[in-house]
Amino acid sequence: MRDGTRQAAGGRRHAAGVRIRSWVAAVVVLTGCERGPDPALAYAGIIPRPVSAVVSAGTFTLNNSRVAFVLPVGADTTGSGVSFVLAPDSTLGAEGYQLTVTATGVQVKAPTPAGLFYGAQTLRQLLPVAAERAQGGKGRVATGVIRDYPRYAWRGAMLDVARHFFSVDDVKQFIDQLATYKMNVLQLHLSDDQGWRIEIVSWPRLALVGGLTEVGGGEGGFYTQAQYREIVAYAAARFITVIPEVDLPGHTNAALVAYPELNCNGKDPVPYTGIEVGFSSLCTRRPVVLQFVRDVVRELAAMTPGGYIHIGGDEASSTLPRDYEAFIDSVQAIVRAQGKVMIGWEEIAQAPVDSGTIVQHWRSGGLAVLGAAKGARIIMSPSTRVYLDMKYDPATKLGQNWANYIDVDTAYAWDPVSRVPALSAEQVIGIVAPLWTETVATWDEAEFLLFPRLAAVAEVAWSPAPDREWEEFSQRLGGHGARMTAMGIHFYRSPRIPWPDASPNSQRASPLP
Ligand code: TNX
Repeated sequence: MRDGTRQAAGGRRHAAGVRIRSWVAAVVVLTGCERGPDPALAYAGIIPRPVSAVVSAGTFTLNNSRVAFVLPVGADTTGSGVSFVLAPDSTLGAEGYQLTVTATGVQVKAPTPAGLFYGAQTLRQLLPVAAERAQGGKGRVATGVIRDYPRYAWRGAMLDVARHFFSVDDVKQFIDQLATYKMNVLQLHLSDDQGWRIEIVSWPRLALVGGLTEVGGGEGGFYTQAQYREIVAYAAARFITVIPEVDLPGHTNAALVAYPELNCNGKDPVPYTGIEVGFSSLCTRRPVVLQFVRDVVRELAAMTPGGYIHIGGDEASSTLPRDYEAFIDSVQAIVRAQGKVMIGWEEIAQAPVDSGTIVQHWRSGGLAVLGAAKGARIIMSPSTRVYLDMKYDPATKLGQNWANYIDVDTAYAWDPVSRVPALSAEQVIGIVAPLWTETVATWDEAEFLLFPRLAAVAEVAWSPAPDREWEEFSQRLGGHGARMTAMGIHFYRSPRIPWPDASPNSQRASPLP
């Protein structure tokens, strides 16, 4: 380092961007050398980009970096050279932290356990890739100070376990990956036309019959309530809130197969394993349907320590508009009676929603604005930017393309506030990137669509908008590729990213299409 101390991020956007770019160039050069990368340069490799990072000239070597990987954070740091300190700091908010590395040790300080956890995630990324591979071992890090906190309190992904079912272990693996990128919300899309994935004791056929199918004719599956609670607890230990979503009143064919009395037309629906949408509806005016909703919401609420229940509400094109609106109004009251906040896709804005409800924007800016005008808070999931089931480009074998082709730059270079100009900054509470799984049957396939786009989305949700710049991010992400590999992630080697080991053939080095 030329001058010993450098500002890695912060107010002066362009100057900082230039410096980071030159660091990354240096990392790329040094990676090719025998002696390995200068650890001082690792500060430029953190994703999501921290609010501020100042590197100084020294280094500290952790004898056992395992402390950065274990739960609970700070459990036993004896002899590690790392201390975790809970201490008030009003400038760091509910999730911020300060990480200080001196010649004699590392200190992570935060006002909350969540902050300590995020500090540990940053420390992980400061360590050499070999430490990530070994989940411990020796690790040399540069001295310096990072102060960091998120832009948004709601930083999430949605996993559709209804179109294809994913095991508890798959979901736990996803939770670990989300945590690494400081995401704190996992929305689980637990029911759709093709399958019902959560045990409801008072309506047992939902899972036992509705859980038997999935897209393409596979065997499906469902989570028992005990398994679901296990997922919730696993997520909570990583400061992630699980939001259960059951899709109502459309997207309900699997429920209608299990209980035909929920259907209006007197017919017994047959199982569906295709990928069309919009053909099913609960018979919203029947008293038994509202009893069904009350029972499902009550059981979901009992499994949900978090404050939110998602009731879907999208694409109910087989429900009459007036029935839809009255139904959503009733469901809002039912969710509230369980002490929870209702979330629904943007279509619910047409119903009498209010400030106690959250609207999830995916396609129509007008509906997002309508919801906000009624007082609802808005989650941004714009399908043209963060639908991670969209193909990267026309050559991508997995995925769909009805909304867009979304390469990493498209997922990165947008702003949640200006996306719908009529919304104000305060109305937007954060981002959720959905992975719909019509075309995704295995966890490796899921990872291929999720990564590296999810890392880009995590940065949109966490890092200050003025500091984000695609060119700089693409360099940083390139340097981060070896770390994703060490984490065991099967990511797409987008040709838009300068992966340091890129040879003409390695662009398609993934075993996947
Ligand atoms: C639209 S987005 C849907 C889903 C599909 C997805 C496929 C939304 C609220 N509904 O039912 O899985 O497109 O991209």
